[in-house]
Amino acid sequence: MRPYSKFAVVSVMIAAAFPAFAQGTGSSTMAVEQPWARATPAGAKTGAVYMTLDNKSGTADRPTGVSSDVADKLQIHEMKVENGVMKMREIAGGLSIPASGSVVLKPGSYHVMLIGLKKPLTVGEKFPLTLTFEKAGNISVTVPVQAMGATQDKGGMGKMDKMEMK
Ligand SMILES: [Cu+2]
Repeated sequence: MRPYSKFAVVSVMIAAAFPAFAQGTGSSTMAVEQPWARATPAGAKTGAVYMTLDNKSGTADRPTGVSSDVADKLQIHEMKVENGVMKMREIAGGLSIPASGSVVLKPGSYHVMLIGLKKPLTVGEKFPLTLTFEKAGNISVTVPVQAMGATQDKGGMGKMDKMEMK
């Protein structure tokens, strides 16, 4: 075997292995990083998914839709305190991800709301979810389910089922 053919094989293997090192899933302009969902109690009809949306392009982008088999409907929500009551609602005009910037969806803040959950989300399971961006197109990720208490914010989303939705 001539030495250069060996090198050619090695380069192909490195190229094939490279995507495995990426932090998240995405297109060339948008990355969906560290998606996770919180486990839900039996009978819960709603759940929430969190992630970081990292826009690597020079143009602002926004998700125009989210879909998954685990729920009837998915919306991106924001939370706001109004008259002392924490409320959440779909973001008017969508969640804008600034050019070369990122937005973190996390407990107590922005989240993907799972509405009409088909079955409880249990710790350790994973489910597919697809985000559609205005410019970056469709990006599918696998969402692992973490413990119910998993949060950096003890206040917010734990009582989500009892919160007012508009
Ligand atoms: Cu919500």
